[in-house]
Amino acid sequence: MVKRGAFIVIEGLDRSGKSTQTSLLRANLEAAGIPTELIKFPDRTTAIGQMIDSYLKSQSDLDDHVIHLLFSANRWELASTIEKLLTSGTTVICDRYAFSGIAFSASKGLPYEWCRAPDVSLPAPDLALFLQITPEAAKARGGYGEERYEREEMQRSVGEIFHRIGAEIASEGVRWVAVDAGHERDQVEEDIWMFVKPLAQGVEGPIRRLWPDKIRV
Ligand code: DGP
Repeated sequence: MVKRGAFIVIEGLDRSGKSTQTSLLRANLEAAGIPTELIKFPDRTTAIGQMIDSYLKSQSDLDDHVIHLLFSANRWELASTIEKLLTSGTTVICDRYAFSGIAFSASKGLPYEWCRAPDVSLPAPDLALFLQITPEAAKARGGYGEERYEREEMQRSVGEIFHRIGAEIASEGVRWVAVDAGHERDQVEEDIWMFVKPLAQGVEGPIRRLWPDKIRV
């Protein structure tokens, strides 16, 4: 059977080291000769991404439902690209994905199920790695930045919802692994590699969908 590329998602709180670790992971995969593409969500380069960017920088205000749907639309914009890459044998790493969508919007008080709905049936990752760090430790790493959600109490609530998501999707067969991101950078890199390496040579079987049982036809 021809193998397709693996779909790896890295999630975590702000300042958990996601961007550093996704870059390191890409370098490790490329060093192992694996064709790899790194996609970062939100993708601020598209028209929708620019609206999100302006919202995050507090240059514009949007209703919570509207910004939630824009974040989801931003993922759907790239869904077919992700599928094509995987099918062509490229491993795809996503820095954030639908799980951030639920965690951040539900933290603002929107109902969990409502937040999940627009992302139902996006391509499902073969592995989701959650970089676990306490909001205190994240803050101690030089403080949060200027953007809208970078406050300690928001990050605490986001972390709690990520745990709920992890339990839910693990029960639906998506592999969700928490990695201790409070360790030194090299250790976190090594831990991530240990989980990704077995998938690096490709994955058998079709690309799965997120929350398939939530669709009624
Ligand atoms: P980043 O570029 O990874 O720092 O993400 C920017 C901010 O946007 C960060 O605070 C997390 C938040 N975020 C990322 N994805 C989503 C999403 O789908 N929905 C919401 N509401 N927030 C998100």
